[in-house]
Amino acid sequence: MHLNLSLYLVTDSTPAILKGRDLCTVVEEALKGGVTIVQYRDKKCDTGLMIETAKKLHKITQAYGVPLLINDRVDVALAAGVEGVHLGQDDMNITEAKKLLPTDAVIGITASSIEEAQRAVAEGADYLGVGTMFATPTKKDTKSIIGTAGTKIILEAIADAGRPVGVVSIGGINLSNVQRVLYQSQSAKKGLDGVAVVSAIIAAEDPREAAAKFVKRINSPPSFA
Ligand code: TZP
Ligand code: MG
Repeated sequence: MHLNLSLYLVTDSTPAILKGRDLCTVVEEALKGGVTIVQYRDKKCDTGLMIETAKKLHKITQAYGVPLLINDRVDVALAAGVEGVHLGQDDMNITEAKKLLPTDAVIGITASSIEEAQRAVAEGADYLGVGTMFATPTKKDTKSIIGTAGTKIILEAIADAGRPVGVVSIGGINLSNVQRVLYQSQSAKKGLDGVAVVSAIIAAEDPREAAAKFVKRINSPPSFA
């Protein structure tokens, strides 16, 4: 499957971000605004409810022709019949996930170092989520903040890894810094294929408008250059 990673929406159902709104409605608004791929991420939900929500989200993403991936949970992805999973370094490894998932399933991997990125490419990841780009209240682990400089080093390593693989940057990306993030990655041998965003879209008053503004900025020459 060709993946359009340019505006990658990661969901969050915590009250500070979703603000009591309905997740499916917010995701549909973001799809109307132009997000190109969706990851359902919920660290606190029980399995049954997560499968139910994944199935509801899948009906919506399918209507927009956009793939849906599940964070962490290969079992939920299988039960809901979605397009794939996004796995961190502490989740099931790619080899085991590939044994369980259909052959055409998408597997994305989080990488915060050259070693993690090289291993994920060697093991057959379809794309990498590289970060954390900037400190963010959405994920409070400060140990893996790599910034634009760290991201560029990982991009160089991926370019030399011998197999083309998509890369998105994640962490603290918003409408004010998205052009800088994309522009700065262009000087690496391999640039970013997109940006992954949680709060700048999910917590926005108007998620459709926020997504549409991202699309416009992603596709325009940087206004600061
Ligand atoms: N992984 C690294 S940072 C992050 C995840 C899931 C959260 C990013 O959230 P936001 O709101 O886009 O900064
Ligand atoms: Mg994880």
